[in-house]
Amino acid sequence: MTEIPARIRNFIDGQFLEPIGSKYLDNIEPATGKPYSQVPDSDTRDVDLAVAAAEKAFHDWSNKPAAERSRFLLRIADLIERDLEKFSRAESIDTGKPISLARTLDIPRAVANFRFFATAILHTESEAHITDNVAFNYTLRQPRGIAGLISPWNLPLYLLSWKIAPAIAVGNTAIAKPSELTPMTAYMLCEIAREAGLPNGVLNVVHGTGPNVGAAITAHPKINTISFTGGTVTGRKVAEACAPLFKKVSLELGGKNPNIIFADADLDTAIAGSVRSSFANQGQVCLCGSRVFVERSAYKDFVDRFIDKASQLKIGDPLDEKTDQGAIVNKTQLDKIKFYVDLAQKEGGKITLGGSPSRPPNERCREGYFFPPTVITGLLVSCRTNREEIFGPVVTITPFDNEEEVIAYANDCDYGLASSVWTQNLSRAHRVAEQINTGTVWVNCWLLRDLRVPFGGMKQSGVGREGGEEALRFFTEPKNVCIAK
Ligand code: TXE
Repeated sequence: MTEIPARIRNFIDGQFLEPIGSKYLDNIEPATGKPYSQVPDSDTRDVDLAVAAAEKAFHDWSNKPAAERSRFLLRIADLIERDLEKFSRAESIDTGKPISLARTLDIPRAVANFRFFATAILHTESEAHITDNVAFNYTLRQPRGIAGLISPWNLPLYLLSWKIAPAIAVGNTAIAKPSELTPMTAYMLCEIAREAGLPNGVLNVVHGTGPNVGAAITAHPKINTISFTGGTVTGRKVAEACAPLFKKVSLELGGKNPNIIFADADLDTAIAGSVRSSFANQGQVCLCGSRVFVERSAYKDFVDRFIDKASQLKIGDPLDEKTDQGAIVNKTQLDKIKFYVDLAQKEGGKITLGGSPSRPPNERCREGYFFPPTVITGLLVSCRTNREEIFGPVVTITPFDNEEEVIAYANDCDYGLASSVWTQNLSRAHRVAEQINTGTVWVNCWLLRDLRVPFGGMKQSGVGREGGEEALRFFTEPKNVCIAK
């Protein structure tokens, strides 16, 4: 892709196609608030076309040796890496995130996702069980068929590749629906897939809205596996749609993640890590630590130094290499952030940093969606601001007096996605990690990812796990074959 296309198209059966209904949505650039491209506003007819293509491709693709499927994924990874700069620029324009973040996190991670699953399928172990002197059992793990992959706007290629790679690596064919807010790098991925020679129909991308395309995917009887990442409200709709059709569903949903700092922590590291986990991607990462808890004896020092460090983050044009904080993805999200900052003040909170929209000085961003890193103190743990996902650069900081109290605070939440614990006391680290109800507990770090480990949330943060062996198992059907002796 040379320039950003004025209008992108669906990718079905290896072809770039206009939506059957010929309708398009404007794709708004977050940094300017203005349309910069158009996205197909597809519907069930386009999903039906994609299902036919995926069905046609399934037999040959699922019967290819793993090493052959692996080579396609490795070629896709190499081509994304070759086009790192183009993907980073497109991701930055589409999402509003700083181009430096797209270049160092989003796109390299998409490359890593394809490479990881391309090689993981070459080393899977098979199981056999001998039943005394009676029988021999072995387990086949076979591809399930057509996988429906629905992804959100915050880390578009990062999260979509996290689904596409394992789904097709094990032999399924896939129909992906990126968020209509940030479709560009999914479109570019289709160009790469075609250049890599991926057989037609293995990967299909149908662009459009949740109600028109997402719902058509979850309702389609021939799509028997659904992997969804998005908000909890929508996740509930997806689960409701899939249940009567007995589909296998993985839901990666929202979070309201605790970030716990004990007084014995290395405060320099904890502060740097906490500023990053609070404001990375403008706080639009489901794993962000939006509820910060600090042991009382270190509280004032932490707050002063945290605010000092956060105030140095540069809000700017996402395409400026020096920008640390880019734009919020759209006006809806910006209004949501403003709503919660107002609510926090009504609930007795004190804005100790930020709190009102501010824009970069340059003309290009004059009408963009920007909000500064915002810190709120003095709130009750039980208030709405501390219980509801804001999904923006807004954190609360609350003191605590002992381990039991902060574990109770951390767990007093409808979500259970991730948490961070900062302490140099190893026994305490193990003890606290065991008791926090989140799918991931980071100790003296944040967002440090090993792709082999199970990843996902508890409670309203989701159902199921993706990553590593868990993802390969999610996208396959185990069959036990029992042979009598
Ligand atoms: O997510 P949605 P949105 C949270 C965050 C955010 C809220 C809403 O709090 O404010 O969710 O964000 C598709 N059937 N997270 O609106 O609606 C939709 O088109 C099938 C956390 O972006 O969940 C998009 O492709 N699909 C999350 C995808 O679902 C449907 C990251 C996600 O959209 C659908 C993003 C339907 N009925 C938001 N309706 C995380 N865990 O990282 C919509 N979609």
